Amino acid sequence: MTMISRRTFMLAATAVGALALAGVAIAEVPKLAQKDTYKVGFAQTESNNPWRIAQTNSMKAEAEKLGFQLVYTDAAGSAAKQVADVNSMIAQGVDVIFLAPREEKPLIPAVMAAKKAGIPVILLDRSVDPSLAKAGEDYLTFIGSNFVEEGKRVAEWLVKNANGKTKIIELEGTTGSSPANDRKKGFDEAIKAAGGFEIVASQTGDFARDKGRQVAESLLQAHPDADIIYAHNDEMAMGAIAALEAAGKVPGKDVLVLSIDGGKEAVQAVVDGKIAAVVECNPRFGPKAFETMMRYAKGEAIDPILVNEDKFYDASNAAAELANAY
Ligand code: GYE
Repeated sequence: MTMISRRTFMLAATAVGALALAGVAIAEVPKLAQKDTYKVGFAQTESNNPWRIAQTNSMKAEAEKLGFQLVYTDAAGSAAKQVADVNSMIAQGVDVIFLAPREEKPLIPAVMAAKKAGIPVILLDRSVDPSLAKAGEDYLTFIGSNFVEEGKRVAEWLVKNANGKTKIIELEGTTGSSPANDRKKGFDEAIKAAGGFEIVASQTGDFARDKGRQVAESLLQAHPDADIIYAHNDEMAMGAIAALEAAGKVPGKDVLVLSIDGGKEAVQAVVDGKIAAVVECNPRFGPKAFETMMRYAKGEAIDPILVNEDKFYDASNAAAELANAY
C-alpha cells in the first residue's frame, strides 16, 4: 500500500466505524467465510400443508447431502415466534440464516437483528417489505416464485376458458404475506384489464384448508350466483371444493375452481375435473438455496432476486404430470 492509499483506507475505515457507532445502517450484507462445513439456520413459518413439508424436506435433504448442520425451527404460523426463532439461531451462532418470512413487515426486526449480528440472511419463498429492508443491503437475496406472474397466469387461463362464467370469489392467503399481496395484484389487474368479470368477494382464508372451507361457505351463501373461485393456494382450493359439495354444487361444472401450488392432491383434483387449472409454485428450494450460499462465500455477486420456474396444470397435462407433482 502506498502512503496515500493507506491514508485513504484508514479514513474510510474510520468513517464506517463512526457510522456504525452513530447507529447508521451500513449498506452491506455480512460476509460469509469459505469453510468445509457450516451451521445453517432454516426458520420455517408453519408446517400445515404439503407445500411447506416439501420445502422443509428439500432443505433438510440438501443440508444432509452436504454434511452441514441444520438448525431447523417451525414458527407454527406465528410471526412473533418466528422472530424469536431467528434470535435463538443468532444466539446459537449459525453461519447463515434461511428465512421464510410469514408476513412482509413483522419479520423486519429479525432480518435486522441477524445483520447486526454479522449473519447473512437469505429469504426463501416469501419476501419482506422492500421499503423497510433491501436485498444486497439488509439481506442477501430473495429466492422464490414470481407471485404477481402466478396470479396473472391464473387470470389469463380464466379469460380464455371461462365459458361464460363471470362472478369470482377470491380466497386470499395470509394477510400481509408477500404471496397473498402479489397473487391478488397479478390476478386482479389482469382480470380488470380483460373486462367482463366481477370479483364479487375477496377475503382471506389464511392459506389454510379449514379456514378456506369456512370462508368459501359464507361467501357462497352471500353470493349464490358466484361461478368462479380463485384460491391463492391448494389448501384453500380443497376447502372450497368441500364447501361447494356441501352446498350441493358441482365443482368444475357449476363453479370453476382455480388454484396455485400444484401439490399432488390438487393435480389429482384437476385430473378428476374438480379443479380447472393450477399454477405450480415450486417448493423444491434445497439445491438452489445452498448453492447460492456457497457462491456468496466464494465471493461471487448474487442477484437480488432469484426466480424459481413454475409449471402449469390443466386438463391437457394433469394426468401426465401427476407423478412429477410434489
Ligand atoms: O403457496 C402456500 C404456503 O409462501 C409460496 O405459502 C408460499 C405459500 C404457498 O403456505 O401454500
